[in-house]
Amino acid sequence: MNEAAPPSLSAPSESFRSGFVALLGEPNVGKSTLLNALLDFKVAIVSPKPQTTRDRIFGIRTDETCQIVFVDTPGVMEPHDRFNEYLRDRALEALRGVDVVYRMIEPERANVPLPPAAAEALARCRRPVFLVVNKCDLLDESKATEKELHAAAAAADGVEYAGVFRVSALERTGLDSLIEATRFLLPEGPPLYDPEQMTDRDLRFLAAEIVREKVLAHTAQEIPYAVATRTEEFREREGAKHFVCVTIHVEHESQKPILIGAGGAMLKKIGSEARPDIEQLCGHPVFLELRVKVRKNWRKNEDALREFGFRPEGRGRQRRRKA
Ligand SMILES: Nc1nc2c(ncn2[C@@H]2O[C@H](COP(=O)(O)OP(=O)(O)O)[C@@H](O)[C@H]2O)c(=O)[nH]1
Ligand SMILES: [Mg+2]
Repeated sequence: MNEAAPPSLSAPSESFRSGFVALLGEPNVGKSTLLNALLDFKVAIVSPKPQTTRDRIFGIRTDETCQIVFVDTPGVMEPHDRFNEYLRDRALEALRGVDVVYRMIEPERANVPLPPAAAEALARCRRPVFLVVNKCDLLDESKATEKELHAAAAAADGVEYAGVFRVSALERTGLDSLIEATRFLLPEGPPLYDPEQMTDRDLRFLAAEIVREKVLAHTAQEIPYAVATRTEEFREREGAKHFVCVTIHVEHESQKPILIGAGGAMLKKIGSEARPDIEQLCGHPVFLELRVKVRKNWRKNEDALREFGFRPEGRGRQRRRKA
């Protein structure tokens, strides 16, 4: 490197840029892990189980040159029930009004096409789409070159990709060049959010999500899908621990004892793992109370979906850009 080169790319005369980037891809490709890695802060919960992300979440990354609002979305898949349909619609809605889309894939699934509704939405949004190949830490480099991955995905999706990036969200590799390329596609303009802000979601939402993440980590089969969490109370107290009460809703009476565990052991484990994460988030000691309640077949019930914050029509949509 030339020693005379400026230490940073951000020459003072260069204008600030800001905009939205949607993360789109099948369940489990690592969208939420990438979001957290790009922010260097955990805003979205992660698990090896599909359908972990159930709603759109903004992760806001601000540096001295730009502010990128990453929009994490539920995985796109063929819907099997009302709730699946809801998840798919939330994911596709996130494409509206963004400046750039990251279409995320896993290397060995480059030739698997997007579900038709997602491919159509991607074509309709008329924004530059980057092919982001994640989990490259697992990839034998010789088996798939960038060019091959690009060709396979472009043919499968019928999309003209504006760039291909190999990353590992887990090991945080390849992220700098992704951000740099993204920056140049954003319009010039001031920050859209307070530069200190990391997400559009409040502590109540994030606390409920953290509890759900621990439930996902310790349960199997249908339980992860049958659980919805809701923060009933988040009382901030000066000079005392914050009081946080989260209810874990299950679909059937038979699921309740599984979550409570023998002598309350499961609930205790979930609580003892969730509490430090919530404390880290709010920077204050927390007293966490967990409750388990049955809400019969909530995934099929419009009232319950609304009550748990799953609104049929996109809430607080991102700012629209003129097409
Ligand atoms: N090896 C590896 N695993 C990853 C990477 N990114 C995510 N994962 C794992 O993939 C699983 C799904 O990740 P998640 O972010 O929840 O995927 P999402 O459903 O697309 O949001 C989790 O077990 C992650 O730890 C990566 O770059 N490399
Ligand atoms: Mg996710």
